[in-house]
Amino acid sequence: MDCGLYIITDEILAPGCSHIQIARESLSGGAKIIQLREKRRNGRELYAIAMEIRSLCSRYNARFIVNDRLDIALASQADGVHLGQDDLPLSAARRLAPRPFIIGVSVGTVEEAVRAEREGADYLGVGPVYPTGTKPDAGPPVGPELIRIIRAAVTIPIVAIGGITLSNAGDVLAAGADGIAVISAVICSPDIAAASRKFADLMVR
Ligand code: 3NM
Repeated sequence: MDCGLYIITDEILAPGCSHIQIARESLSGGAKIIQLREKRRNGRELYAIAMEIRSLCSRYNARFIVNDRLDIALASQADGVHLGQDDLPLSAARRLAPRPFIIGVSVGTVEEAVRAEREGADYLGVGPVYPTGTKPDAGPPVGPELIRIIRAAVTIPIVAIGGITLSNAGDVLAAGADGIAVISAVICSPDIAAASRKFADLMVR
């Protein structure tokens, strides 16, 4: 999977800004992957949002990933799903969604990373790299050092996540991350497109 700037939508952090607006602005700022992350809405609402983001991502030649909800990902013809350690097991998801459907898995240790690769994950979300208020149950920060350790242990792409800002993104990339996933540093900005552009520029250097 090609990485690049990976933006995760979160309407709670951006009051008055919908998932669709967040996706549209991030894509216009150069995001390569959009993940729809929504835990409050029902399936029908989520499906409608997913369909809109699907078509936006196609227009920008970007990937569309749905957090957790494999049903919504398949129904909306997303490129993939992102699974946490407490979500549907990877092997079960893969039976329902053969390749080239992308399955990403969140990991917080090298053991979880090696297991996810062995079980067929297409990429790893590694974090939280730095402290983050966005996901209070994300666990203690692992630092760029864990990116370095996991980089040496697996071959699939690593997307670093958690507390990533313009000032620490360089360290994360230097540690071996292939991509950077960002929520608050982009979504809480008054100009989502401009904030995305700054991260995207950093990643092509
Ligand atoms: N997952 P921000 S950290 C959704 O460590 C998520 O798995 C994490 O948001 C993990 O960029 C996180 O605002 C929140 O810190 C990332």
